[in-house]
Amino acid sequence: MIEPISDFEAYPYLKNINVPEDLRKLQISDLRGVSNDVREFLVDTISQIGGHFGAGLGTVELSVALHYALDTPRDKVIWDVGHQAYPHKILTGRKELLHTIRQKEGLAPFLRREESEYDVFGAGHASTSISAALGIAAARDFQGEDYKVVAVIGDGSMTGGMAYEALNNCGILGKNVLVILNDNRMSIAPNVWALHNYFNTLITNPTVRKFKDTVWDVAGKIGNNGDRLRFAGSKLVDGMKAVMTPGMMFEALGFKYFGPVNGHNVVKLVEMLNFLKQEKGPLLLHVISEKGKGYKPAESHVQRYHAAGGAFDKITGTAIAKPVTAPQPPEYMKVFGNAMVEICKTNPKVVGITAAMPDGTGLNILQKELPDRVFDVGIAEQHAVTFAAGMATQGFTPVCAIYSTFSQRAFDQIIHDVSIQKLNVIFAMDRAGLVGADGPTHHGVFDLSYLRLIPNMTIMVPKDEQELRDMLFTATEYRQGPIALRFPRGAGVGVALAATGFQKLAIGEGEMLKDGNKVAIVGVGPMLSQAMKAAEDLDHEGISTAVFNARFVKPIDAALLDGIAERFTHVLTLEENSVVGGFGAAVLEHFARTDAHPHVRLLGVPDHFIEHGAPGELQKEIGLDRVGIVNAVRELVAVSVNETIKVG
Ligand SMILES: Cc1ncc(C[n+]2csc(CCOP(=O)(O)OP(=O)(O)O)c2C)c(N)n1
Repeated sequence: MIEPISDFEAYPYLKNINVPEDLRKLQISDLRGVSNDVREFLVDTISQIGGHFGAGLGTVELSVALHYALDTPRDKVIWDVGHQAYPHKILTGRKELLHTIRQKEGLAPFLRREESEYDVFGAGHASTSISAALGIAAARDFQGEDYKVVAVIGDGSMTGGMAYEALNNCGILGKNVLVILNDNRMSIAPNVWALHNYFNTLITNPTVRKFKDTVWDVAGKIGNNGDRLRFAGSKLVDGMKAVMTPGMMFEALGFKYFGPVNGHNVVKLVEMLNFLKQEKGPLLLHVISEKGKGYKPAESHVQRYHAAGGAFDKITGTAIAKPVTAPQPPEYMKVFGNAMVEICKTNPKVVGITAAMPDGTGLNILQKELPDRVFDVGIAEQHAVTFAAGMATQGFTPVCAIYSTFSQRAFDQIIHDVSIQKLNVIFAMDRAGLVGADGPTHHGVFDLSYLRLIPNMTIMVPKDEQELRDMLFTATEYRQGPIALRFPRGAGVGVALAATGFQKLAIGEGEMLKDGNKVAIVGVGPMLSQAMKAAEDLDHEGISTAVFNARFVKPIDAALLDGIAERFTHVLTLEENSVVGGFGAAVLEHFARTDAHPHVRLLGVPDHFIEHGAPGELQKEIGLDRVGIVNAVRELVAVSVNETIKVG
């Protein structure tokens, strides 16, 4: 049950702010107090529930300044990714529900148009804000309106190609758009942005600094016109920069560049935004901020506090451990990372590629052992895939370790650059299935569908952590074209893990896990461990149930399916992927091709977006658990002879 909180007595400024209108009634001198309250409230809340944290601490002053200087929601602020938007949520009518964020029925983890009129554009994936802002500005101009449009994008998200496509288009269209580059030098891991070197040259160049400071000081002494002079001065500096550095990248793209400004000086930010409100055309404001600002543990362990997995001690920052009932099996990503180390040590042609997620994918383990065998290409999934394709043409076997959801970005690259050329690229898709608290933007429930339709593609799904090891090895030995394996977030199912060595699997061959004679459950992935338990329940009820691990979604094991069609009258397919075009659909296609007629029901993710919540809760909701499997089989055996197929 979601209950709003109402006691804000500990936050003297925030208690009177529900919406930005309330903020705008305050004096500019009050904004430091507001910022302190927002930060304190953020720490108080997130230390109790976990969630995205470091980025939000770094945007407190920027959020306050934006909602103070602009007329939101009439003026539109578009946040990139949305993981840094907690302060924005606090200031826009949602402080009373912040403690529900990422929980089922609670506030959305990122931005959500349905949630608030202040959430101008939904997000979750990176590098979309400038495109969306430009689209909004184009619509505004068509309609003869005059509101401001602002995109806020981090330096990490600026490594994504879409951001440059949008910058280029801004320069061409010349619309009034402000892009705020929130530069904290971090992505989740240290950011791999080549432009940092460029900015470093500018920011640390003593001549540029001295000149800029002098202009700032002199201008400050001449009263009311000082502001304009200051900015005129800063433009002069820009001119100097153009001469003193390889080129003004943003200026060359048609932007007026302002900054850098201190992202934690709320008064200066407001002054700057007020000034920029009068400027025309595409503007870029470079803000320097600190991820984790104002909370010591998050400042010193930036990566760890990007997102807190759960509650932590507010004073020390130490995670409040949940009571351990039994030792947890290792996480899939760690099993993957360790297997990569083992394989790379014996096979010099294998390399790992990550799109800004070395820790999330487990490639950080390989990075530590064999640093030159890992490429972190930035938040650039499309580039990652084509980069891998390039390496593959030269005899390498690159392993693209990209989450299922972010691989969606690279659909065309997977087809055009890898599969048509039948290149030996391995796609290791982590976080496949329902991911839980990150919600619909992050669930990895489409990969089987979007990969299955690609010619030359082979797709494997391990049923447990040991099979993941063997499948990864099999993939590196395969070398007959692209091959994908997808595995879920979190801990394995707890099977014994080989300390070293691998077993090479036969391509396209599944296995029987348990025999029976009435119903066959045929599926892929760790959900099969639930199917085994469900089958026992069903056996007890007198519904004799066999369980098959198909292992391969493509090529599908035709012999296995033919045998199932011969022996069983009822077949339940099982997958943690959309039922549209996924594994179950492949089984149905096979039965149609072979004119086989068992009663079939597909159990998987239904054809609608699944909200955020704990993975267990979500699985239960859509019947993808032991109880759900039992119910699906019961329904299936009750099916009449005339009704053979039911989807979802
Ligand atoms: C397309 C895509 N790939 C990867 C991610 C995972 N991700 C979320 S936030 C983030 C880092 C963003 O860095 P930055 O934009 O600099 O924001 P900061 O967290 O530093 O404030 C990454 C890689 C994502 N959201 N979208």
